Amino acid sequence: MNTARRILLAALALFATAASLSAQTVAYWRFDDEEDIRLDSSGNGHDLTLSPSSTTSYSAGRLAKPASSNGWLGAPDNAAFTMNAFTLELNLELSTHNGSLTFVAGQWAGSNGARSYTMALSASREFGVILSSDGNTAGQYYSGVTLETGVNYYLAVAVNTSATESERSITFHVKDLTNNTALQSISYESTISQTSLWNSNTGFGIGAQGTGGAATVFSGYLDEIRLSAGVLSGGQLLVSGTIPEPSAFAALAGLAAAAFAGAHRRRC
Ligand SMILES: [Ca+2]
Repeated sequence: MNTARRILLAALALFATAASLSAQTVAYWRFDDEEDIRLDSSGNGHDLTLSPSSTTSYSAGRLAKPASSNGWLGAPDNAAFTMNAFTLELNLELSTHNGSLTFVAGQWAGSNGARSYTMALSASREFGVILSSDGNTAGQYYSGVTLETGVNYYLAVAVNTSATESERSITFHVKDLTNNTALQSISYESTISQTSLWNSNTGFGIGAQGTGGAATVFSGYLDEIRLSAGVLSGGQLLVSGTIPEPSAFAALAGLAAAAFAGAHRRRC
């Protein structure tokens, strides 16, 4: 086997590894079906239900979510939503922000025993996550990134809880899709308190906490909401496509592409 072929196969093997990691996907809501915005594309059957008198709607392949406590979606509680480590990704465009803590998506409701995890925006539009080990007390963790209205972002949060403090981690990933900036990955550096995540019996809510709640609803557009079990690395994120990072692989892929082009030229 020539060197070019070996490099190409090595690259393909890495692609195959990346593809197999999709088995970690719990749910993937894409909002691409104009006839039914509730569908889960993961194959795991976590189709969403509409809140009573829901005002959410399809908008060019995204979910349009009004500033209304009636406008949210939820997937019924499922054992698959209970995880001590998870990655939650989505695209988000904020239309308005009422200066309150805003729930974006997660397994969370305000009552005791119903709190587990949720992506959130602070009262000052800072991207963060809220976690609870006991269903009651919660820790709020923020990325330092403040979101602007009218900008489409890719956002992800990867969380690992553990009885061992040194094993706990939160990593935020942010990319401004409107201006096509580079992906920022931010590790939360202060103490993380949660030893595990609570087995809440509330649904997975999108656009609000799982029971609605007027002060805390999201207003804008959401898309490509993927919940994964475990901590995805940067290269496994939706925003990275199927090409694993870090740059060592990019160099390898470049070599393979160059070798392939070279082989092609030799055949000509
Ligand atoms: Ca979509």
